[in-house]
Formats: sequence, C-alpha cells, structure tokens
Amino acid sequence: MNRRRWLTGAVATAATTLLSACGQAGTSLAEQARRMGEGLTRRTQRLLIPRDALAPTYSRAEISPDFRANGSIDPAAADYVALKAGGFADYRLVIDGLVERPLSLTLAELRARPAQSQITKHDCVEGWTSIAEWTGVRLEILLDEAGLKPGAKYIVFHCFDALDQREDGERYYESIDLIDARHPQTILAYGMNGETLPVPHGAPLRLRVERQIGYKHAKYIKRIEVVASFAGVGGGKGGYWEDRGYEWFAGI
Ligand SMILES: Nc1nc2c(c(=O)[nH]1)N[C@H]1C(S)=C(S)[C@@H](COP(=O)(O)O)O[C@H]1N2
Ligand SMILES: [Mo]
Repeated sequence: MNRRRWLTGAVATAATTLLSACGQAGTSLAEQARRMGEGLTRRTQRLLIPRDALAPTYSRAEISPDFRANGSIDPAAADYVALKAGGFADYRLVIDGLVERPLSLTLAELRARPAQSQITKHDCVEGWTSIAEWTGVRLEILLDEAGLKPGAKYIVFHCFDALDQREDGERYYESIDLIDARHPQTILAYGMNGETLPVPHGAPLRLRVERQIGYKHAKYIKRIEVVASFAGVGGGKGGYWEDRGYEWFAGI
C-alpha cells in the first residue's frame, strides 16, 4: 500500500471511532474522515508552536453574531437546576485535591479577583469555529491562592452535566496540565460578549483554554480537583470524550 492509501485508511478507521463527535449524530463517514484529515494537519502544526505561545485574538467587529452552543446546553441534573433557579447565588466553586488550602468561592468572590477579557476563536472538532469575547479570572491566580502541593500535575474540571441528561448519567469532565493551566489566556469565564455567561454556554462558570480544541473547554464547572494522575478519574483517560476515543492533548 502506498502512503496515501494507508493514510486514507487510517483516517477512515479513526473516523469510525469518532461517530457522533461532540454529541452530534448523523455526520457522514466522508465528512468525519475529512475532519480527521484536518486533525492530522493540526497535529503537525502544533509540534512547531511553543506551548506558551498566545492564541490569536480578534476585534469586537469580528465577534460571531450567532456563536453556536454545543454538547450540553441546559443541564438537567437536580443540583444544577436548583442553583440555576436561585440565579446561582448559592453556587460555590470548589478547588481541592493536591492543594495546601482548599477553596470554596462564590461568584461574587470570583468577580472580586482581577478580571481578564479576551476575544478568541473557538474551534470545535466537528469543524466549526466561532469568535466571542470571554471575561473571567485567570486559573493561575486561583491555583496560587490554593497553593499546589508537590506532585500536583493535572487540573481536573468536574461538571454538572451528563450528556444523556440522566440523574445517574456520567457527568462531563476534562483535564489539562500545568502548562495550559498557567497559560496567560487560560481563564474561568463568567462573562461572554459583555454579558453574564448564558446557560447554553456553560453558566455560571466555564473554562477557556485557548490553545486547545473545543471539547477541552469545560462548561458548567462544579469542582476543580488537582491531581497527580487522572488515571483514577472517570474512565481514566482524562475527559468525557477522551474516555470515548478523543485525544487528551488537543492543542491548536
Ligand atoms: N460540561 C460540558 N462542557 C463542554 C461540553 C459539554 O457537553 N459539557 N461540550 C464541549 C464541546 S464539544 C464544545 S465544542 C464546547 C462548546 O461550547 P459552546 O456551547 O459555548 O459553543 O464546549 C465543550 N465543553
Ligand atoms: Mo466540540
């Protein structure tokens, strides 16, 4: 087999494992293969870009008028529904695990910390992109407040939503390493396009990790856990979609 045929075959095989990417069914195998091809280009590209480089930013005029909401858009879990009913007044972001000082912060407390805004492009593995302005607090600020213990290696984001909307369904989660966690554009966003973060986009708090692809950007964050290894979390692959075949490192 020549290299091109081998590549096409490999891409098609990989694509079949990715049917219903990001929870959207019905995409043709050819389309899935095309996207996997894009993924190969991206992987080559990212080998050449330093991890701490900034993601491109855009002007207000470039903000997408209709930023798509994807994956969970209105979690049905009872704890989330109760918090939402109260306007998230009782919401607490918990940061625990391998930290010296576990934190439990209200939204007001998060807003009282230095705020950062950035206009960036979101890039979903399904092949669409949208631009928005995100406002929040740098993750690094909170990690430094909590104080990482020796051995801390990954940051795990536990979310409120289960994609099947069942109370006992597996809840979304994601994880990143300390390079992405400390990246200057990595924020916990509570604002989008100058407004309070809307429910479809992850209210009350979501991750923006701008050098990574869409599924890494955990929405509906309930708890942040600092770990030495994510082998014992969920299915052990570091994220809801990673447990279903996606790559853990999805740098762009
Ligand atoms: N908690 C949670 N986070 C999530 C998802 C999800 O279903 N649940 N979907 C992911 C995917 S695949 C994408 S592309 C983005 C979509 O973010 P958006 O709804 O703001 O477009 O959120 C990511 N984070
Ligand atoms: Mo996505």
